[in-house]
Amino acid sequence: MIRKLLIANRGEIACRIIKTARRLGVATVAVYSDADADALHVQLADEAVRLGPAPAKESYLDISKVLDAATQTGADAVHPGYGFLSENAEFCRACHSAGIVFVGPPAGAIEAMGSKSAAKRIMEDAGVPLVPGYHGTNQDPGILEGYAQRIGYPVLLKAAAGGGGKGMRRVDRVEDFYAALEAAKREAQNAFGDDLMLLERYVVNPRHVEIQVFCDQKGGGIYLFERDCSVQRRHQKVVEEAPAPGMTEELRARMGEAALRAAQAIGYVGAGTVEFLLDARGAFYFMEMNTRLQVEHPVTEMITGQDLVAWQLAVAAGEPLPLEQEDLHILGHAMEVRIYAEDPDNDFLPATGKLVRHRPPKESESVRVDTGVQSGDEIGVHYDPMIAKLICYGRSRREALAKLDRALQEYQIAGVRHNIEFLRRVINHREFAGGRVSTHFIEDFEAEILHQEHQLTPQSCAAIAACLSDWESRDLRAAAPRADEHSPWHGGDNWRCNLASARSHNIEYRGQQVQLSLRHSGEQLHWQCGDMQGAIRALPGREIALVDGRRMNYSCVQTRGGGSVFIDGTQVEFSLLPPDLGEGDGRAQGLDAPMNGTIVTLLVEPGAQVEKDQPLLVLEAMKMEHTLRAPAAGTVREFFCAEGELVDGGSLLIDFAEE
Ligand code: MV4
Repeated sequence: MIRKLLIANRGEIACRIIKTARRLGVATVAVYSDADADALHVQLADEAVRLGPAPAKESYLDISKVLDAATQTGADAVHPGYGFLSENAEFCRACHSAGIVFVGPPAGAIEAMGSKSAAKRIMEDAGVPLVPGYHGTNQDPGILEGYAQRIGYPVLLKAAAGGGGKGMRRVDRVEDFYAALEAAKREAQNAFGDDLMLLERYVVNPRHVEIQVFCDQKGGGIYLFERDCSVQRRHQKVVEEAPAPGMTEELRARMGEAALRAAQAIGYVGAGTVEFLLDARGAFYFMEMNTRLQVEHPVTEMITGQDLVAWQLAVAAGEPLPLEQEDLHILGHAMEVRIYAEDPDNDFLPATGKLVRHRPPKESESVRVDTGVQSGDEIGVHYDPMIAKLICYGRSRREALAKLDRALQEYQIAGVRHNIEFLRRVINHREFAGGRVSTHFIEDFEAEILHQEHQLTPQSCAAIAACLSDWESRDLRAAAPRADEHSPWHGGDNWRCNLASARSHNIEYRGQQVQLSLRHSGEQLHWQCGDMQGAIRALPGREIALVDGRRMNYSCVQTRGGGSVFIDGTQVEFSLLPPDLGEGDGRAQGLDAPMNGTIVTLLVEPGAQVEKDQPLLVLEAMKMEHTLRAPAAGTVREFFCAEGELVDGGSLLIDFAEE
């Protein structure tokens, strides 16, 4: 029995683990960095220990600090969550040596999955299907090219040390083989310090289907069915669902049994995930095994009715698995999306800033929100910018999808850029909605999914007008003499004095500058913008407006330099510009690193004249490459960074002069 659990993580997963521990009567210890002193996971835990400064290397990744925290607080077990130290064999061993239970697999199982080629040998021996290919140690280019011929083109070169698509290269023709091999080796050497390559037949347009497995310390093992995580963008999962569309009982059983053979081949204990590529003909191939609880585990929980963290704690305490294979059944369908602080309009650059509003939809039997942030939190540069996971359940896939779309419409986030609109486009796309998911989906339909409506519509104007009117009433009330409660200023009914004349606001909406004029007449607020006009009646403080006679709920938030209005399932974001645009102010003068990272490439020379949105440099951070673009037409005067350099989030990278 575990009495006290230290959660060696942060954010939503730390909160999620704490919730189960609390339900089971297990005491919890949170750890935190300076950036997280007021974070939700710290508030939820029974006690909390400071690890160190914000950078993960000095806090969440520092093995001795985490262990000290466990020893000091008398924790008898450590849950590593995902990321950070979760797949670190050294940390796992250090816990054991300190007499602390590591809630996860044995160190040897983590290590066995460290190298792709070693893992493939183990899986081959265990009878787990592999993509036809070569994973030997002979790296002679001629020999490899011979294998490529035998496998048949197209082939895929993969770095043995790689993961997440890094050091991977598709080769379509023998003529390209040697050049591709050289490039892939160079990339692998730079990224992993190891250029051992393996060779596989290229599986065209595959799906990513993974099996959740669970093993206890007594040799028992079961699988909790599959998740389809095919919808990814640059190897980052976007939507996950269970069961996989089109899955048959027969294929599910074969994949489940193969996954269990994989787990048992490495002496696995605890929650694990075996990833497979699934081709169009229903053939499946082992990709890799994740030796941790995964981000997307909630979809499995929803369709099986189980709590996987509770299972992890039971197994870690030496108990047998809570259920047997025959006891497990799939009921209904679950879908998860990852809500990120990022800008889909700007190459998905991570967004930072104050989360002025975080108002998730109401949770229920069929709507689950896993999050680690609250309104007022700062989204910083040091960690993964995920705001929340939204998971919805339905009796059918269609129902789950409808609920997910509804919940996304209700979700209110203001202050930082986010991907909610992007997610809605993804899940409502005809191919996705029809269950035709594949790993190429986002790429194939990028134009449709990223398509942005830039036109200011009458509805958006009405929403902004309602918002500005709200603020005016609020400001007027604040300025009114407080003593007289009978004063018309306190009526909240838009009564105004000396405000009959039109006010004009200089608004920026999706890069466009427009004039929005407001004029009160009786209870009506007339607005006009260009050749559009309309009338609304806002009931201030009640978040209800009559827009051209139609009653609508709306809600506005004031953010830095502007506001956000949530109306009719959409968000209208705008900036309020000063009426007189003085020269100098508001002109782009430099570009900062959006987060900690490494400079990959500088794309222009100092002194270069560039167009608006022209790529200037590539920064790698959080396993992803981000392109920094010119904010306007202008001149790149100087770079304050070099290729290969580590830069801190927020540091000035480019001296830029707007034209
Ligand atoms: C493949 C493949 C096609 N054929 N292997 C990408 C990440 C790495 N874990 C495995 N990956 C792939 N391996 C063969 N032989 C296509 C991918 C792939 C992919 C796999 C899963 C999810 C998304 C993907 C996106 C692009 C490519």
